[in-house]
Amino acid sequence: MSGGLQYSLHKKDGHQCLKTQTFFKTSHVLFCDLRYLLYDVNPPEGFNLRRDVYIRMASLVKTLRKEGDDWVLVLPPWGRLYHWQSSNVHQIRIPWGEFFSLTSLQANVPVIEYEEFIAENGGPFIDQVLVLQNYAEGWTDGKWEEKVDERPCIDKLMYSKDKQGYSRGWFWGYEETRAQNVTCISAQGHASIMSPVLQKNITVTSVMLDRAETLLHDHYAGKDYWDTRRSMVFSKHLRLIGDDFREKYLNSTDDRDHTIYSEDWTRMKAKLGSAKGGPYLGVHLRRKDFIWGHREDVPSLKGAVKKIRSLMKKHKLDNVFVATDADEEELRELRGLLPDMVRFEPSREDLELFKDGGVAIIDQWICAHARFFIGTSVSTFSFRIHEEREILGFDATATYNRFCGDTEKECEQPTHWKIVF
Ligand SMILES: Nc1nc2c(ncn2[C@@H]2O[C@H](COP(=O)(O)OP(=O)(O)O)[C@@H](O)[C@H]2O)c(=O)[nH]1
Ligand SMILES: [Mg+2]
Repeated sequence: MSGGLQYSLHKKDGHQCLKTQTFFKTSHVLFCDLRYLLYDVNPPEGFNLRRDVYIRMASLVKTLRKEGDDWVLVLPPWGRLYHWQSSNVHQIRIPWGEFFSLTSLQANVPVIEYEEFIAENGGPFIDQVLVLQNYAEGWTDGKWEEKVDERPCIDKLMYSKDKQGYSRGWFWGYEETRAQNVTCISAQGHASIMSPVLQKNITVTSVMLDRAETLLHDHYAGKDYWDTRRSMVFSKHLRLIGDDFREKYLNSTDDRDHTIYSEDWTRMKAKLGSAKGGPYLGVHLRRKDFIWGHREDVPSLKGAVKKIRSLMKKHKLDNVFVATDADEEELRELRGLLPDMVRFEPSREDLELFKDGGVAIIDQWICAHARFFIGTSVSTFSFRIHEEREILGFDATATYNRFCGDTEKECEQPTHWKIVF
């Protein structure tokens, strides 16, 4: 083979260096300009906001690939989440493949699991960590503008130098991982404002954006947003458990309910209003930190049950499925008020298998298939159910509903975000 301009055919794990036009051919080894984008999110953030941050990072990687090198997104392992409190369950270093279909994610943007990154990279080293932060001075003259600048770190760094001069910190529970360099960057704007920084100012191979939630969506609810969201197909084993449960306890099947699902998300184009849903009311009742602050937009259990009963009557539904993070005491009270409610309660073995994250996904999947759904105000857990129902083709009136607080005056209902195909 002669040298010169070529398209590389290097293909590995779904990502490829198709865009690299020059490469060196030495004996039989092909090199191409693969670069890795890693990221992490503020530790207290939960599973469903993290899913949202993934969309922002996927968008950034698409921009990076359009404008330059062959960037690959490295999926941050799941673990040590505040809400995952089931004891004696291994809930750290969980690969994305346990919760999502990797082939589906890869049909949207090149992604790899962290352990694959370690293997490809030749070790647990990250060249550069950029800790994102706001501007110390806030918005100058009250005017908001997009900008990004290297700045001194505002908060105390969550990384410290070891004896060899490497930076150690929280790398998803991978204790051996270390960074060569950690700096802070003030950023204000959408995810793709990082593109020039990552292409021009930085030339190293692997870059991690910490506190990635600092960056905003490039285009919330636009085509690119929805492409990525649609590619976030839950793992098959979790969907199957949810489907079995629907059939067994809620008399719900895809055929009857017009919720046929395509494994291939690029072909999943259900018409708005085509889904009927199973003969049950789906409820997401968020408790814990949502009630501790005595928020006025979150109902008491009594208030919630009153609403549930009235919806069941209105929509002529005899069954109600309840997804909730209520503690034992509240659950007991809820069972007293609503003895006929159906809940997904995993056995110990199932919990060990699916983990808290998988159980939450099964809850979301079952809520997503209900004839009518009501969720909790500004819960990202509820928002992700809205999106799932939008993908399945439910009418907006059956989806964008939330409980009102007992004394809430203006109880604004959630916004309908239509899919852009
Ligand atoms: N299984 C289950 N877990 C829930 C439910 N509601 C909340 N959780 C847990 O609590 C977490 C809530 O955090 P997050 O995902 O950030 O959603 P948000 O805080 O409601 O916006 C979830 O990720 C779950 O781990 C529920 O209905 N079922
Ligand atoms: Mg949360």
